[in-house]
Amino acid sequence: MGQTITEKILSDHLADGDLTPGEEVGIEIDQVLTQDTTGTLVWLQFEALGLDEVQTELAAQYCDHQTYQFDFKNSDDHRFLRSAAGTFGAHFSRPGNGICHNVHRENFAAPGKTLLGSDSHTPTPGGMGQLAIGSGGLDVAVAMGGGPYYIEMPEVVNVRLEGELPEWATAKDVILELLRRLSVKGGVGKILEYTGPGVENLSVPERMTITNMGTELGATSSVFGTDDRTQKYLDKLGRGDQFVSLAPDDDAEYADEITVDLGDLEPLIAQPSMPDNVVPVSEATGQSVDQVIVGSCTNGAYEDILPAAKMLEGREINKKTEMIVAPGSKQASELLARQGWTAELMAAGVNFSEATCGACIGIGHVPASDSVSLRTFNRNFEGRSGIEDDSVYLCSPEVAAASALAGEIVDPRDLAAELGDLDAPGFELPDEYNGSKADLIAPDETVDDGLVKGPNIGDVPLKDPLEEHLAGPTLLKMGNNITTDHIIPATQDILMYRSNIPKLSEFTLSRVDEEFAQRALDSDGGFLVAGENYGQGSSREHAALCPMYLGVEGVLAQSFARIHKANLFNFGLLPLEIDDETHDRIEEGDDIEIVDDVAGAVRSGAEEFTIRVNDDWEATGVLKASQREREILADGGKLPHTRSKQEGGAATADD
Ligand code: MIC
Ligand code: SF4
Repeated sequence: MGQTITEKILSDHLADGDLTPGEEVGIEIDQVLTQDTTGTLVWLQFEALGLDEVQTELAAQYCDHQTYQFDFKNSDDHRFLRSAAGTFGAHFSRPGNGICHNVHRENFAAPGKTLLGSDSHTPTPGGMGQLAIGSGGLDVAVAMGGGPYYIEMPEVVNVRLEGELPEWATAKDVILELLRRLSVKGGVGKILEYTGPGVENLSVPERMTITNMGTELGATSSVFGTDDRTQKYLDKLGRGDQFVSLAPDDDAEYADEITVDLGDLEPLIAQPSMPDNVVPVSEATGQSVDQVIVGSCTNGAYEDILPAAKMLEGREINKKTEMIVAPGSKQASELLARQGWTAELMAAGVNFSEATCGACIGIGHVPASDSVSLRTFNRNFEGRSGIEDDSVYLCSPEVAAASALAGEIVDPRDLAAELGDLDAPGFELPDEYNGSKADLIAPDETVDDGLVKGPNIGDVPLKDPLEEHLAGPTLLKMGNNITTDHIIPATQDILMYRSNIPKLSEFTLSRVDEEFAQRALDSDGGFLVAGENYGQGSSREHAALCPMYLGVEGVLAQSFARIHKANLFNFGLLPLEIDDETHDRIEEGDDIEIVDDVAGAVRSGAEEFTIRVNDDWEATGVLKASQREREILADGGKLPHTRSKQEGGAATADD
């Protein structure tokens, strides 16, 4: 039987298991990436595992989320990361050099290779044929130590693209259309593989906008094959020799097929406050706009900013609107500056930011109260911009620039008709991506003599093995689509404690209930109850580690987001699936008991667990886990599990 692109890459990297959907598969990892807000734990755990040298072909440490360094704690994190990269053998990208996904694709991403990253948008270079997956930091640490990465083999879905994008429709509209159709849960357990005649009509950067935001569908990854355009893109990056040809076999079998006719697309917009709340821009026009931001890892490339700059050249943005351009990388900034586009943007009234995640997680450019912000980003979860009750819309750079000119949400086609001289901008790739590499420090250029840990950098707390008897109160009851931004927000006041778990834990679920952390600490154990898609969004393992630190023993949810569920296993928290009725019936404060020998049942493969509520009624919780995950869970998490294996004389970072 023929193979899909995914199956081809995975067959080349198979370390354990086979490619049967739903079964666990171990994958050899060629490259890893990590960033500043997840990276400190990655290296602390790498150290705690007793590992001393990166074993993958390549590892890269980026500093991108908090590059303004408002607090010494941020700078200490960056200094520690530089010293860890140098000590253990990773490339280091200085703060301000750009967002991990952008800098990685410019410098290291390669077709046919596997990439694991402690950031949920790691799938970005899927647009150039790399199989890239986001995970928690501990999984990255283990992969860096040479261990395979385990996932449940996803279903591979064929997203067949036909036709060509009409003027003013963009790659962003392709992924917004998929979000409109499939929702933020539509990709869970799936890898989306883009095929069909429409693919050749998309440039590689456009493909990467689509693969980047496949994360918002909950997909494990998204991938395109390679073609002449991939070869030319790599040539321009100066890495043409890394091209490999990748296409599905003619008789490849997919679990499902979705067809998108690019020719039918029009400018779309995600309304507040979920990326799947998508409508045609024409349905949102007239909404006054206070702030416009073009940037982020989704639409912060040179090829994203150029169309906006062309549209603004010789014009001025509306007086009631502020506009910021935040490039995804310094290379993009440098190219735009050398070509004079930065000056055009500035003359139009735009503020030009350093290359950073920043505003995407509420660090800088926080919207005013009761205001509307229009962004080219990938997420608009409520409060993520840095203010509760925010009103953030997501769109393409073209819609953003048109709306900045109009001072309100506008369909760029209408604005073009009104102005008469506004052409659909399009873009060309530069002759070569020749930005400076001054901000990249290779492992053999290390400038530190060993690890440098500031006072805010603590140890990673460990959990005891799972107990036989689990009981405690329902500490918090939540609804559907709780994001990791709810569990551990990423705003500046909180982000600076990413390396200090006792302090960070104080903010756990504070966006849902300010009293939660204290209540959890005061109680001797307890449970979280949630609806569908619990833990969607970020890869941050802190969203499992902090509840664990506060004594939470398990999460009862209708369903879990993939990375978060893996993080719960990694930190020894029992994730049980419950049905609708059980979710409706359990109240906050209810006493929960997981009946019988929990640790024993977990190890022996039991799937159904009896949940006794208030000693009054019973329901069933389902544990969907591989034997490997069960052992990790029962040992109290991956760190204690791996250590116990090491003590028992087993392999090092093998799982
Ligand atoms: C995000 O977009 O939410 C983040 C901030 O990049 C996170 C990583 C983190 O929490 O540090 C992600 O996407 O994984
Ligand atoms: Fe940074 Fe935002 Fe991309 Fe996350 S989604 S990596 S915060 S730009």
